[in-house]
Amino acid sequence: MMNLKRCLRVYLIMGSNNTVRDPLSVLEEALKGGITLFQYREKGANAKVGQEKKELAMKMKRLCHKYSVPFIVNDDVLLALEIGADGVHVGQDDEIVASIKAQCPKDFIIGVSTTNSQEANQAVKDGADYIGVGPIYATDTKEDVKLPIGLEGVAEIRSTVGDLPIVAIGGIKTSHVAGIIQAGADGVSVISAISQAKSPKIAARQLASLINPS
Ligand code: TZP
Ligand code: MG
Repeated sequence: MMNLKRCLRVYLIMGSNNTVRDPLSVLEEALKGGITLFQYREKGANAKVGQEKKELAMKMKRLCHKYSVPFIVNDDVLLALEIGADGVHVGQDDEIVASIKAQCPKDFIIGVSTTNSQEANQAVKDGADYIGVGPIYATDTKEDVKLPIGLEGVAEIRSTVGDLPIVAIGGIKTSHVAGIIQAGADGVSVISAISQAKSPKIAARQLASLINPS
């Protein structure tokens, strides 16, 4: 089994509408810069569906695997299973962990979004492999976003979930990384900080350099 905490260090999330460029070239640059995990999140305006979504997902999976980086699908458990993704990430209103576990292979990674200790504890009980914690800061990237929980929120959740792998999310820029790791997260997940960067490769490399190997 891979070291999940290490994989969570520089976690890129992206769908086709998070960039005006070709998402596959943005992804490849980010992979070259050192992202450690990728989540395909196809949502919002002009989101791809059906075969188009599946084709992009398969291309992204191949690219990630070329760089030995796990590929995770947001929400769409059936797509994740169909194309042999490494895992799935679900929110509080999506398919429940027990139902995912009933369908997926043993080593399938299951991540759950949480905003407070109660949701985090439930995710632990349900058997999530890791939790996303946030939003840490305000962000324009997600429409129905909840109130920011700040570094205090990360620290509080860390104190209740023991050693469970945690990745922080929401409005994260390079300048925030040290504080977020200090507060107890194992890594940072970003959309715009990499997908909207002039150089996704340099952006990924900067984030990676701020999280020291341990
Ligand atoms: N969930 C909580 S905040 C967020 C998601 C998917 C958006 C993160 O995007 P950005 O651009 O890194 O703030
Ligand atoms: Mg969701």
